[in-house]
Amino acid sequence: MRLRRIAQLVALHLCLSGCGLVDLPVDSLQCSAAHPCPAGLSCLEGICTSPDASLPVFGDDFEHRNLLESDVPAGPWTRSMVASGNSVAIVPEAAHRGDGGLRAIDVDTQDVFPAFVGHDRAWSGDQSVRTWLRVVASNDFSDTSLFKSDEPSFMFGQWEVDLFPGGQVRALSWVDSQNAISDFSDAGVVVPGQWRLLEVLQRGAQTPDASLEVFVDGVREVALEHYPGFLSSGAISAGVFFQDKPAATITVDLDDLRVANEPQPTRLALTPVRHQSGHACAEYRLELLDVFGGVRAAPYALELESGTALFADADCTSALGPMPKAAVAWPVFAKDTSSLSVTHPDFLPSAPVAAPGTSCSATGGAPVVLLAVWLARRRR
Ligand SMILES: [Ca+2]
Ligand SMILES: [Ca+2]
Repeated sequence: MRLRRIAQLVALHLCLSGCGLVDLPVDSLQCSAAHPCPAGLSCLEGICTSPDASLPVFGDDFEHRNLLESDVPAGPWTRSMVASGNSVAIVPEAAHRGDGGLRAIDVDTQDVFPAFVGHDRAWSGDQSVRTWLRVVASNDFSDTSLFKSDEPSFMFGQWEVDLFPGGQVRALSWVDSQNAISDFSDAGVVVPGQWRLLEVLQRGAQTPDASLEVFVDGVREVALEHYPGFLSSGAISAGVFFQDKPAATITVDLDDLRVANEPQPTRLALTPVRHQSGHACAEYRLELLDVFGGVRAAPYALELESGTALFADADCTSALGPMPKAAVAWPVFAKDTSSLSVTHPDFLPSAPVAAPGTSCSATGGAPVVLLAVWLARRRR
């Protein structure tokens, strides 16, 4: 709270001084033996990186051609279940990013466990499961489970996310082997034919005050709160896990599915930093934000895109390289523009920002207090 107060005072100072920019010292995010990172960050290849619990411990971008650990070469999933006539496979048509995605096809069969892949792992503590999701087609007559975390005995679940007629999403969590609680989103949250970025977030796991929230395109659509969440997880499954009316049909695509211990990055964010006089380009700071606005580390090296050419230096002479894996911020330079935004197919785009003006003169203590702004933002 003290840092947040400092951040507020600094922001007030900047407003009163007529400088609308947060002149954050991006240099602080670059590091060496002589210039160590701020507390909580570590220096990796010259960049301050975060030992961020949002970094995935399991994931699949479906760019390989095998699903299962038993395949050669091995895939990341430990098991699959595919009822006769159904299928679950990596296909180009299911890609949201890259050349492959996972397509689960459920047809009119009598099986209630139609087509899914599972990754068995003992899991305790908070859990974030995020994926791009597209319902290709459905005859919309059934309660269909798309994601499930199983309790380790596999006799019941820990939580699940289901799709209902009209595109309603249901979040359901078990309290014990006999009892579960659930709630629904509004209808139309998952519309056939459109990609959605879905994140399932369980917090307070193994405590008497747990919550299960489902975010769609960064918006919290359904939430279960303040329930006893003592169960842990033994597996994550995805695809078409369960269907209460087997005659129903559905085809689902998934891509960039990742699992982590904390909320994962959802959106790109640009902040104008400065435009130093005598240089061709203005500087911005690029970050990845989770659904709560917290800064999160890049889960892998990110090739950024924009309608405007992006550069790595203030004179706009070097093309911008990828944001390194685990970096928490990346300096971006562009020639003056009234509206700059940055995109990457795995994340929601940054909101457009206006180019910064000519550099404000910093006061003597500014670098310290401005670093506090950044730290306070990280800890929200
Ligand atoms: Ca892919
Ligand atoms: Ca079916």
